[in-house]
Amino acid sequence: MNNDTIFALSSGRGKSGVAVIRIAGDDLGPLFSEMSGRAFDARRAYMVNFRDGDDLIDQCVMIYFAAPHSFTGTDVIEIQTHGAPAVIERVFTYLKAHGARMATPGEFSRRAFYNNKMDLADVDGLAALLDAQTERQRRQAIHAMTGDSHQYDAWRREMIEIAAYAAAILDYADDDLPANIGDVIHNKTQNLRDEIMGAISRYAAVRAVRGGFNIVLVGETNVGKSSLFNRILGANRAIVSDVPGTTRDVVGVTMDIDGYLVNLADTAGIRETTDMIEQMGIDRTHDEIAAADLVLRVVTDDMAPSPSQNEILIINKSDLGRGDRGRGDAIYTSAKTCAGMDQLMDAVRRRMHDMMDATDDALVINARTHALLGDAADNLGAAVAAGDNYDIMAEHVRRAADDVGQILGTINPTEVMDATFSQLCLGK
Ligand SMILES: Nc1nc2c(ncn2[C@@H]2O[C@H](COP(=O)(O)OP(=O)(O)O)[C@@H](O)[C@H]2O)c(=O)[nH]1
Ligand SMILES: [Mg+2]
Repeated sequence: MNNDTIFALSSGRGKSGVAVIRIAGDDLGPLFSEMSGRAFDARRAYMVNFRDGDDLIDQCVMIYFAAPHSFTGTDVIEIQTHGAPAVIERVFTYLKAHGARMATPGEFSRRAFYNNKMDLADVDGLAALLDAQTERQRRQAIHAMTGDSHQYDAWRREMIEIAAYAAAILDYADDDLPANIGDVIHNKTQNLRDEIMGAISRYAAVRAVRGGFNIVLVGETNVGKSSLFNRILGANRAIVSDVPGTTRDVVGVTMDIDGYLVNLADTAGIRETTDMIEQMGIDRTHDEIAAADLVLRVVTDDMAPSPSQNEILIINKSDLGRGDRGRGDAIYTSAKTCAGMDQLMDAVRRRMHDMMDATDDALVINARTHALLGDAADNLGAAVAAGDNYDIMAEHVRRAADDVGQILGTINPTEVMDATFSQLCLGK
């Protein structure tokens, strides 16, 4: 494998106090020597005057990591310069002149993978951590980065063991095998399948933590959706506020509620219309509803039908005093006076916590791992169904082990690898 020398800015772009530039390659000792102009040991931070001939590039901190004790498993140098764009550019120019090239996104991690420093589940976890904007995302991602591989590895080893016993039943006399081995491996296979199905069942919740819990406000025009949207937003921390559309379009905002990422969408009112633009808005409303984890259905009419499973029914404009009946299946609000807003937010929070609280230690499943876990569960199901046909059982359990092997990258096609590493940004 070709470990040519690559470099990238590992810290964020833009003006900052300190920038971290990472370099990876084979035998970077001579480069470190030249850049620092001094004798050095590995894994020690040196404050140096970084010169290119007469030009003092910057005063910076340099650290040399000798293979294999580095992020990539190759030699690595980290330079902490002042975070000015001009300094960073100057260091890049220097490095190019010394035969290094800019790394592609995820290239450091790719090297770490090939040098057995990370498996693909670790890369998924790292990608999730780098994306984390909220406390819950951080907790889920750090857990995934440090723990998911062990879980997959344990499953895979157990499968290989089961397959080996199943094959042994065919080859050895009963006396040479543990008692009831047939029942034992059947039970183990069934338990493994249950565990994997349990992990799969948390997919929607894991996705909601990672991508955001989708809440959408729907209802007819003029019931007060946009007013409620502003009230909800006003009471919470907006992370990014985007799409300042008209009420005909969907307006979305990203918030942090109790450490969870929440995508709140205001939508066009749903009604019959001949206006083409308005119709487009209404079509988008239907898309939002389809993707929603929670629908806030807003009405002003006390006689509205009961909410369905993923809805909260909001009867707004309670300040207008229409002699409401105090329905137990709805929340009465006034976007004007704020009456009922606390109750509404409590109800929203309850829904979020019910769905997502169990995900802190759940496997962080993404589309790739979800499909492979599904295959593994199917193969284990087929293994159980094989009954005392042990050669068939062994084959299905072996296939399940291969499915999990693909999750870890032990067995993998290159497209999968490319997709996994390209989630990462430059410098990782
Ligand atoms: N009295 C009263 N008026 C409200 C309330 N909420 C909204 N409105 C008014 O109702 C009208 C429509 O509100 P808007 O939020 O634009 O409704 P949307 O079409 O559903 O987005 C505006 O004039 C608001 O000021 C409320 O709780 N009480
Ligand atoms: Mg509106």
